[in-house]
Amino acid sequence: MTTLQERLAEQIPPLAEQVKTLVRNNAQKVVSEVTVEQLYGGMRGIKCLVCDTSLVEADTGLVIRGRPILELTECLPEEVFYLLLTAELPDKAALDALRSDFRKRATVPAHVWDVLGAMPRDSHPMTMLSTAVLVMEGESEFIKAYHRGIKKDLYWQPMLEDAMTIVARLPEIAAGIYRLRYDKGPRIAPDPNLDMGANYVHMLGAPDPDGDFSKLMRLYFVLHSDHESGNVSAMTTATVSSALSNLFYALSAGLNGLAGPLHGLANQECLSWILETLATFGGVPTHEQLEKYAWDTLSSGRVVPGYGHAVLRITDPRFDAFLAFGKKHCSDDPVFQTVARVFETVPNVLRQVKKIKDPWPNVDAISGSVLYHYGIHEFDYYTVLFGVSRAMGVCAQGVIARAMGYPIIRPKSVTTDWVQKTVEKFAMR
Ligand code: CMX
Repeated sequence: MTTLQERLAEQIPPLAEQVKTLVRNNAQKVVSEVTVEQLYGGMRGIKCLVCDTSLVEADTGLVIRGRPILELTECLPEEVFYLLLTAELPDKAALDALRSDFRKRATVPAHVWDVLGAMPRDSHPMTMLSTAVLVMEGESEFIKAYHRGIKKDLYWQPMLEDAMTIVARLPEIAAGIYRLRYDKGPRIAPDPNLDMGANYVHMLGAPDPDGDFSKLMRLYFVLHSDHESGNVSAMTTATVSSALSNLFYALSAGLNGLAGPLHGLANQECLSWILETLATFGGVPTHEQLEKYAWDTLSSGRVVPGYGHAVLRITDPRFDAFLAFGKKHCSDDPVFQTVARVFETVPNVLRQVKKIKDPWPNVDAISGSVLYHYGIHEFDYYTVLFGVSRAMGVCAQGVIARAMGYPIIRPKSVTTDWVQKTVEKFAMR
């Protein structure tokens, strides 16, 4: 039986050598250009990052280590974490070893609960999550190893320790935040026999007589686990980590980015928009009512949340996965029915707005509705679950970056004056 640590120790040296040779032999070859529009447009489309854990193409959506996300919907989140790191799904022995390792690390230190308990009662749950990760920073194995003078090519080992500790603890932290923030009673101890999704549902204290809520949470944690490295939370985590700040610092920063309404918080805004339509029309709106509502939203200067994407130009396959789950498990729920009807209506509206490049739904257009069905009605909490899942991807990316010896991230900025003069030089040619 080979553990995750042992498998990575086999894989990393030849991979690091491959990258070194690739760079050495091709150092000056051009792989991307930058236009003025991209410079001022959030760097959209510039190929300037390397991420091996996953790839998101406009016409395919998320592919994790060569496997389209829709092929992974039956996997456990723990298996996907192993896949993100090694490009392989674990066999039973390796999975058992990983789960047993997670169990050993899962105990959340008491000071985390003390700090969360001392925060203002109305703190946003994302503030609580980011704080919880940050206050565990003193336990970083990476920082201890760094101070002991560990060799650079071994940095990935204590990084992996930190990644595993974080991933092991986040479900309990997230469930604890829910119970504390919404007065649901004392925390519920983890059940070491359960997988990540089922254990989270158990610690939430939610009824799950037929196991469907656990199924949903496994799917949720798998679908949100990674989305390459150019999005705000992943790029922030990678940038902070590149300064050799440990993963607790880096992930906490990334979570702060995830808390933005154009990124992870969109799921909260999306459900709020859906509930607004249900309240306005006194039930599941008709297609005509939704069409008018979407136009009203646009003309009031708001975005239709959950629609559009910086990269995708198709319906997000993660949306499709939740739609299939919802059709099977909550097709009679008016909130889910409204989400499905919005999908039948809104892309036609957005297609008529010239500036919108992608009229199709992203994962946030639906993820809240299925959580709502299982009784999580506090939608400002939803991004916490996104964060628990996304931590797997960005932490895996952090481990790989250290394994490959990537340097501190430091692109060059220019002034508008420089851009002006540069384009004038082009005009004179
Ligand atoms: N509703 C209204 N306007 C939209 C829109 C939508 N759903 N999607 C894009 N637009 C607008 C943009 O605001 C932008 O307008 P301005 O030029 O006036 O600023 C214009 O269309 C062009 O945008 P784009 O190139 O199509 O999209 P961007 O790459 O700039 O932005 C995103 C992508 C996701 C921020 C945008 O589509 C959006 O705001 N969607 C709604 C919020 C959302 O669902 N976010 C979650 C994304 C998933 C994630 O990263 O977590």
